[in-house]
Amino acid sequence: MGKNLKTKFIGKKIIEFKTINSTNTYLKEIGNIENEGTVVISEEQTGGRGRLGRRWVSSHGDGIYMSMLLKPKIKVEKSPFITIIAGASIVKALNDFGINAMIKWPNDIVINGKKICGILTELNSHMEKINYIVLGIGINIKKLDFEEDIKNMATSIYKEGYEISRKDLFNSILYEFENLYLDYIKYDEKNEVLNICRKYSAIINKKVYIVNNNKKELAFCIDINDNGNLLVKVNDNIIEISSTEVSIRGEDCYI
Ligand code: BTX
Repeated sequence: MGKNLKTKFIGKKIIEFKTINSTNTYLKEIGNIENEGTVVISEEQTGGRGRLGRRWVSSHGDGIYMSMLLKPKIKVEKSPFITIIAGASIVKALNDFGINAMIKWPNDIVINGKKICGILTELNSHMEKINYIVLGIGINIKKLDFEEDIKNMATSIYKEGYEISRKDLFNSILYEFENLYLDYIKYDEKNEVLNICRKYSAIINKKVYIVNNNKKELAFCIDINDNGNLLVKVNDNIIEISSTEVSIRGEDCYI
């Protein structure tokens, strides 16, 4: 991995494992001493993590399991948008390879309504200062059989009939991400990210369930606003939802 990479700093140092518990956990341990842009990647994860303590199935050789280290000089409250940038860069890279992938706001990538990719962003900050962010990305590439508990919601690029080289996809995601990330942290420029999110949205103009703790509410998705938040209509009221708050579910399926 990393050969032919066209980035300026992301992936200039790549730490590769055959197996590891979690690339995010490992990178968090060395986050203070490594430079921005360091990437950790593994052939498998024995304890791959999703959000809110959930697990991420990461079987050997079947996917991309990677984490990158970011040290943006921005305010803490601006950091959730980095997850949105990651989603935009992944969906753009996939579509540029002819793979019809969409974003299920805020952090899942789906093909034919099933999840092929998840993003886990973890922040280490002190007072109002960001020490570092670990951005973890898991993509199902070749996996054909999924465990009983996730097989209704999970799929892979190969299972949906596409083929791609892991290295090409990895290089392309890092390249797309770096461009969009630099525009954001240097110039506060979000337009391209938002355009990608709108263009490839799996939920805009659809009814979905907004799940927050144990509350589940049916809502109509109107748009993603300039902050990257979701605008929905619930019982004639327009509500703005922040990406850190909720999960989205389809009316009668995953999405
Ligand atoms: P999430 O909390 O949105 O999704 C986790 C949920 O997705 C699980 O509860 C399960 O229902 C389902 N799921 C588990 N494994 C898979 C899979 N392989 N494909 C599709 N659905 C699945 C998403 O969290 C964030 C995932 C980030 C994973 C990366 S991999 C590299 C890095 N290291 C690490 O430990 N996590 C990140």
